[in-house]
Amino acid sequence: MACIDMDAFFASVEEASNPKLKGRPIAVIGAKERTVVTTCSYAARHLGVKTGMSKFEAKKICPNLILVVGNNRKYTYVSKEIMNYLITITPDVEVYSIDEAFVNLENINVDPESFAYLVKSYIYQRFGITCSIGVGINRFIAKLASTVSKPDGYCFVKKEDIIDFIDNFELKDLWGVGKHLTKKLNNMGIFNTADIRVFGKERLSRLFGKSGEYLYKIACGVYEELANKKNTVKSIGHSITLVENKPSLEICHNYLLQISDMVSQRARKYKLAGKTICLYVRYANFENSMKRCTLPFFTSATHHIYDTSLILFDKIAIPEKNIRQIGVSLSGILEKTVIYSNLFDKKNWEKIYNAVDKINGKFGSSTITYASVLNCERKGALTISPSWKPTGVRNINIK
Ligand code: TTP
Ligand code: MG
Repeated sequence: MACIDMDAFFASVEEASNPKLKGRPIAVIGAKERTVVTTCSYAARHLGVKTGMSKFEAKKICPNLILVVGNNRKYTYVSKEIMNYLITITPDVEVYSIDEAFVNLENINVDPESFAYLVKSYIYQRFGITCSIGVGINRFIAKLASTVSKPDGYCFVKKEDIIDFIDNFELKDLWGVGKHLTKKLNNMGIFNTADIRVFGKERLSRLFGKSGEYLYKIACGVYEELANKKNTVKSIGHSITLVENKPSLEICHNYLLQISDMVSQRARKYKLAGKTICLYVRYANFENSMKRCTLPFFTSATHHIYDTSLILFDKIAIPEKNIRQIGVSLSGILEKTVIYSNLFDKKNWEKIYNAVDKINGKFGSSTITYASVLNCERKGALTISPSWKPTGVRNINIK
């Protein structure tokens, strides 16, 4: 299995399209006043700039930093072209995110090194950008290997070296091991993959159930693909960073409606319905709160998602604090189904949603929207998620 990940993707595309930027410290940012660094060139990284910093913070650290407003069209075009190229080598390609793909090398008659050379040459010659390629026995090893010698890296992990290779990483670098779990493990005296193996499969399973078993397996380099994992959608979500300073409760509710509508429009577009609604609020001081609620019915309707997220919002949000970001996601997904109304609705919403979706589909996503959404200074998805894919639905989990 090979994992291909573009280096500083958005920044590299910008550098390639403007020779004046070549080799300079650049950061790609959004179009609005309050915006963060989406990614930055390796020259900028060496000077301390990081993804997620505000543009002011980044400029303070690196006064020579060149800020470039991102252009999603360019990135999605380059991404699609690269993914289409990979498919010409083998159809067994999984597009994992906007700049990342897994390619199964098992059934093609090419050794990993030649494959890496071929792909790197194509991408560089066609787009003037570099990528890093990791190759290993499974997706987990390949993904880790793609990160070790960035930029323009290549790393092939042989079967006999897997344990030594894995032991170089921190727990937080492993797939599926978040901050929370890392903390729990640290409290138990487990700091690395070697500690996990010593702790043992039985004890980990007893304490963490299936996740414990998973942990033990990845610490041994074993990663099992889930059947049908490729095409199943776990959740769909959107979040918006508010531009208003200390937004009023009313403005927050208007944003909530806008985001709920974006989520449900996408659910309807891709014929999905969901049961669990999760609301996420982030404050200017970077504190977060999150709450979810599972409904007794499946839905793809804006009014159900909005009503539920409103209840969640009123439960957890502290409007006196400066709310900076609100996110809503829909999970517990049922595929190939659109549900507009339920037994408790006084009217059948199907015709209304169909008409609105048709018009928005033809003339742009918020040609018809709710009047109160017009009060929001920021509209729609202005940034592109790293989990964007050339086809199908984005699979975003709000963290
Ligand atoms: P990454 O592959 O995570 O980052 P990268 O390609 O910029 O850098 P690296 O060399 O470390 O792989 O993400 C791919 C692109 O997705 C990135 O260029 C910008 C975008 N992106 C966002 O829009 N928001 C984010 O939070 C992140 C992490 C990335
Ligand atoms: Mg990348």
